[in-house]
Amino acid sequence: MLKYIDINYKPTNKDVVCEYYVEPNKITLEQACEHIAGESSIGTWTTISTMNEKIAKKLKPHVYSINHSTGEVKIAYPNELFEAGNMAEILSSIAGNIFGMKVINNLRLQDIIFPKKIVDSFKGPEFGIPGIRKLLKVKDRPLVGTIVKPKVGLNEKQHAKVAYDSWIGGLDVVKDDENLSSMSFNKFDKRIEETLARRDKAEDRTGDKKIYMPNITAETNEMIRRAKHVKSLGGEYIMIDILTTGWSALQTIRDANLGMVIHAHRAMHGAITRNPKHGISMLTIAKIARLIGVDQLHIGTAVGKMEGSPIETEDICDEIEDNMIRAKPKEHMLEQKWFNKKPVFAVASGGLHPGLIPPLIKILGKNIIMQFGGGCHGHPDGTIAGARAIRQALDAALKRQNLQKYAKTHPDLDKALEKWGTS
Ligand code: CAP
Ligand code: MG
Repeated sequence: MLKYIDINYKPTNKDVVCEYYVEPNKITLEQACEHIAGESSIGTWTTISTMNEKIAKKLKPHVYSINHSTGEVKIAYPNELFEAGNMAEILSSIAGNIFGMKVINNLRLQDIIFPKKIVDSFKGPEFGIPGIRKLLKVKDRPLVGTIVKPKVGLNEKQHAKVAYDSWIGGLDVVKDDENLSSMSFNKFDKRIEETLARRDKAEDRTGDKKIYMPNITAETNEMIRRAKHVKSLGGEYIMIDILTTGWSALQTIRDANLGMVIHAHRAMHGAITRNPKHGISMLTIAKIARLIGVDQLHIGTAVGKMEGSPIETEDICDEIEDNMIRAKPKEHMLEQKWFNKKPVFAVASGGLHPGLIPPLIKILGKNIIMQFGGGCHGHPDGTIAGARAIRQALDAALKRQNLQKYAKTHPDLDKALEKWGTS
């Protein structure tokens, strides 16, 4: 049997390096590493007559780090094992069969370091943070937005009205919810027409740039059609549920070069990222999404309703990008310099309300988009007041003023804090 463990191996900047958390099942950690390295590359469960030295020399990965106290294992794969530009194949290799092997109790892909050859084979974000700030004409403050609620149920006109109220109340962006596509009571094409018409009216009334992020999630060809429909009506954004549609679908949309900002929702991520011992880290998901080319990505809130502990969120902020570029403290992985890939706007969403804006900015900095669904439309005085309360809380946070004190002269914020507090 081929041997993959080589503790003296030093990964090169041409390797794909994977960090796993490994929990063996009745075998040693070393034996588990041999199985993982083999099954994710050129091996199988038994010796085979068709293997030869030449293949092994060219394509054999090296297990070069095994930490018995943390269960962390690092494997360096020759990049010839992978098809550049083909994320599906890359993941079928390093995140495929190995998750189902009987010899493993738990396995988590914690991080991937991609070499330049692979990074260059994907387009990356078309706009990124600079392009979005230029489009919205917002220089350096966090962007604030909402999700039309109820998630689904409103008709096209009602949907557009909630969006309008959110914009005139002061929010920059309004998105569809992740499970709103084209329903019998809310048809996609009509929703776009109604909502973009309202967006134009909100821009006229406020004098500010306003953004609508319609959810085009559907079969890939239909997504292209829906994106073109949005564009034909003056829309600049599309939203995609990137995990339920899949990496190849996302890549098709990105590679269509539509000239539209891609907002990536991560619905279903909890099925693979939530278990700290098994699955794939959100850090890895975020790297892949940036590589393929989303412009903004949900990364959790660390303070809201969704799972995503401060550590998990911090990991995404602090993770060292790769063995060639070192992260500056507190810099988002999504923002870090990564060859020629533009930085991606982190989106915090889920259980947020105005009272949580100061801690959010403290954890995630100012290059974030904060989205408030219930925390906007649940305001005692309705959507417009909810939007105003969010802006008031943002203004107070940016002026480093105490929210409760600021609320004494800002009644919308005062009512929001009365209902939801500051935690
Ligand atoms: C938030 C939200 C977002 C989730 C996504 C929802 O609504 O619209 O989709 O937060 O989670 O449907 O729950 P609320 P994440 O503001 O009313 O909670 O951003 O962590 O992927
Ligand atoms: Mg949602």
